[in-house]
Amino acid sequence: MFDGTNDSVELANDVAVGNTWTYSGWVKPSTFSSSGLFGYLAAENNDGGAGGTATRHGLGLVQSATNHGGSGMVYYYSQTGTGSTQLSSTALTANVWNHVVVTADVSNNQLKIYLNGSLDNTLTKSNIQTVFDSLGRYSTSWYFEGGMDEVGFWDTILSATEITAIYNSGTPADLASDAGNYSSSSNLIGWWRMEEGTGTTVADSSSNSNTGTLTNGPTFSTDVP
Ligand SMILES: [Ca+2]
Ligand SMILES: [Ca+2]
Repeated sequence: MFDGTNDSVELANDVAVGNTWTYSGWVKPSTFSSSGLFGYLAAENNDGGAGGTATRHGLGLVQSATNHGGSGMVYYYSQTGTGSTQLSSTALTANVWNHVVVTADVSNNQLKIYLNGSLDNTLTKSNIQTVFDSLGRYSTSWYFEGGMDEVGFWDTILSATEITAIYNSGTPADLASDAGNYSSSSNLIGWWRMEEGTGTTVADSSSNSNTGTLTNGPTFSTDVP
């Protein structure tokens, strides 16, 4: 659980997603009530946490504001170019687990977002970036409030049928093994299952061993999707 104040997971190394990438995560936002809260699901902060010189960017979630379509909407922010743009057309639901997948085709300036296994929206956006280094925050001002589980990154664009497969009717799938319509396990470059239950790190269950460090007190919960 992330408190929305200063909790994050800092990754040991930048996740180099490259010019085609997919993010997947299960998120359970707390009630959209904290005034002016913009949470971040994943971001590149370029603040020394994991090194690198990439431009800052992130997948944001409006948790209490009218910006970008209002509370529950996912947006994409890039420090370079036009800043924040609403990405989802449908709001996430507070206090339930939502499956969020974002695919990026950087060369063609295209983002797609899938909610609970189905395509929700396609967005044309320039200056899409290609690395990530933290979960749950952007910079030192914007923090996600709620639950997060089973975060994965791929260095390829998952197809719509693959995304339906990993949604798996609402039960997180094994991202490291191909099954059914899912055939991109070899492109999995980060997968934080958050199964530890105790301690201050979360293991990367992909082959990259990119351990995440719980920073400023995120807690484990038995409430999982
Ligand atoms: Ca970085
Ligand atoms: Ca988990």
